[in-house]
Amino acid sequence: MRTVITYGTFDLFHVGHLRLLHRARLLGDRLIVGLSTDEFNLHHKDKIATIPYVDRLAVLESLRCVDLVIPETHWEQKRRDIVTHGVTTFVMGDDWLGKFDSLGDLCEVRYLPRTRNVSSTEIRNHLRDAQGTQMMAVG
Ligand code: C2G
Repeated sequence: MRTVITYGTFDLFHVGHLRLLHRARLLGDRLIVGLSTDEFNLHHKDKIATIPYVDRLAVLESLRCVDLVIPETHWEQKRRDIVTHGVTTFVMGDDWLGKFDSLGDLCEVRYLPRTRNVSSTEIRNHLRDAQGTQMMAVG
């Protein structure tokens, strides 16, 4: 049983997230996702997810390519997760290139090309701009 793991916030779920998860799942027989909690985002990633953890969790758990979702509550849990779940491959998008090479003594570490032209930040900014335009139109 080849187990793959990846981590993220997966806020405002989009095709870049989906493609990452699909490609990660193809690297093994099951995929585990470490989903950043709202507290972890706020206190350790300096970001506030638009979509609360419980709803981001529901989206990920509905995907056929995701077999298990665990909470990501701190940066250092990855080594323990890899051992606990018998992970064979750790996967992240290549915006993290090199950042998790230290896990290479426990499992294979792979960085996959990010999907271009889409991000949670771009979606958030587009929604904000659209709301501003609407407010001006209403007067
Ligand atoms: N991603 C991607 N293409 C995009 C956007 C994101 O491939 N256009 C990938 C990222 O590289 C990451 C995953 O989707 O591997 C989740 O992205 P985020 O939710 O932004 O995760 P991040 O905030 O980078 O948190 O401990 C690791 C962190 O929790 C990762």
